Amino acid sequence: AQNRLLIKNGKIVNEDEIVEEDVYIEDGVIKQLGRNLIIPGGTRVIDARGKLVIPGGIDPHTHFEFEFMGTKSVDDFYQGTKAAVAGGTTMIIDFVFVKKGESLIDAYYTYRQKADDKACCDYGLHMIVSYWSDRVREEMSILCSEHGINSFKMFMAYSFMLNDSELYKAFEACRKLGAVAMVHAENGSIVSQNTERLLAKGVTGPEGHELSRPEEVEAEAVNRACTIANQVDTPLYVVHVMSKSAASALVQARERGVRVIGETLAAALGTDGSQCKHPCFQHSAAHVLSPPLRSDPSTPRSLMISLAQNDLQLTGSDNCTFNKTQKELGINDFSKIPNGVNGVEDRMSVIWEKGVHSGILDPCRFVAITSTTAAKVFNVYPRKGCIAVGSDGDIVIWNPNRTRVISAKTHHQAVDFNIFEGMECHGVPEYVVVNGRVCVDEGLVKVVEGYGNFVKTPVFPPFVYDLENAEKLRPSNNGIDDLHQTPKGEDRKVSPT
Ligand code: DUC
Ligand code: ZN
Ligand code: ZN
Ligand code: ZN
Repeated sequence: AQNRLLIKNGKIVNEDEIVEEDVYIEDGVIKQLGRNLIIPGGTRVIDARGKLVIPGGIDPHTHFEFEFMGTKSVDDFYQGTKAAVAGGTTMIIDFVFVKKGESLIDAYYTYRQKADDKACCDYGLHMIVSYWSDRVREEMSILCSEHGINSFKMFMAYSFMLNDSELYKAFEACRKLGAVAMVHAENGSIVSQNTERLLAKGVTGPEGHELSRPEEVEAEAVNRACTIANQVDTPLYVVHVMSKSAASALVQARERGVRVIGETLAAALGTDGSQCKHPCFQHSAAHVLSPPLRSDPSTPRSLMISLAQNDLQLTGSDNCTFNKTQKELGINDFSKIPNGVNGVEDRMSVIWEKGVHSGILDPCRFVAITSTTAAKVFNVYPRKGCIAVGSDGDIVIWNPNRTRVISAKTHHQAVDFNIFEGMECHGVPEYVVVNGRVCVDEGLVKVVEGYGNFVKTPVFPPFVYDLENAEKLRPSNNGIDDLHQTPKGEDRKVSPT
């Protein structure tokens, strides 16, 4: 029957080991692992001989239907999640944009409405904190306790950036709630000054984008965010680490005891800033995102090595796609080019190609940085992010011996450009199983609109100061021990409130 599936003869790759076992899934959940399983008649069998059976990818960073820079990103929750599944990603976490002054809870409901009937795979939500007030603090608490939100992103650039005092308060609120504080790290004030100066000099094309936001402007913000997080003793998640300078700022912060996670992007691993100097505006503008792709050509490989060494911990796509006509909003002024690139579909393939196929990552590390670590950080592990009895049936049968060539002509995204155009990738997701349903079947995409569920991401037990009663309480399922563990000089306790 449709709700039973046996994946036979494959090699299961989890972040910690590779085993030769079959997987039996029933009603969306993994029920048995092993060889020679006894299973009911009528079960569909897929032969995975010679292939890898890996946990579905988790993309912790997408912006579907994102209203931004005077326009709206074109991949919505249907086409975005369809593309995700086509590429081997079975869960995404999108960012709820909150306009200045708007209620966070209203914005949350708006996103649930946009997504619930469209998502083809499970999804979670992060909130963007775009301004600060006491009401924001209260709403953060309600979102955590009642709505399954456990992560808040603050921007240090753009018109909705927070200043250092506001970051301090927002990070502190996250610490008290047991939520994950996330940050877009670029010094927005320097970016504005540089932009004015460049435009005044007549530098108006896409090549001005990186000039206005150089590496040290990213690294400075990374360092400052780490410092602020350390002052309030909260773990920090830095989204889209795009440069060698920013990656080393993270490493240095960690050396002085800051607990910080670094995410990098498929875009940063698969292409580079030389594309923004292409003579054709449509081509160069299509590669504009912030922080920028770097013109130092050693960047992609260096970031991949950082992932291998655990200097960076995981990957997302930052999928925020604009068509060529939308990018033309910035034809006379690079600072008006809507920022964002594709990646939700191709992230797994690009990272396999540049990471595993090129010999920098082993398959277990691939699984960690594309799936498991995201599940742990956002507290949905081991339901997601691993192949284990009791976990959701989110599985990819990955054929490392086949290749495909990435192209906008064949991708499943709404956007009319692909920054990885022409890249040949070893490693093809031949079958993608989403909650037990075969949604990519021998390479054919067979998703169902609205099939995906909203997944609540529970907070970690919050930190409270309790110096007298120094008993240590460990949260369950807390894989990311070194980050969410007892903070320095105090113990982690469930808040008595
Ligand atoms: N950067 C982008 O390039 N797009 C969306 C938001 C962001 O921070
Ligand atoms: Zn960002
Ligand atoms: Zn071109
Ligand atoms: Zn983003």
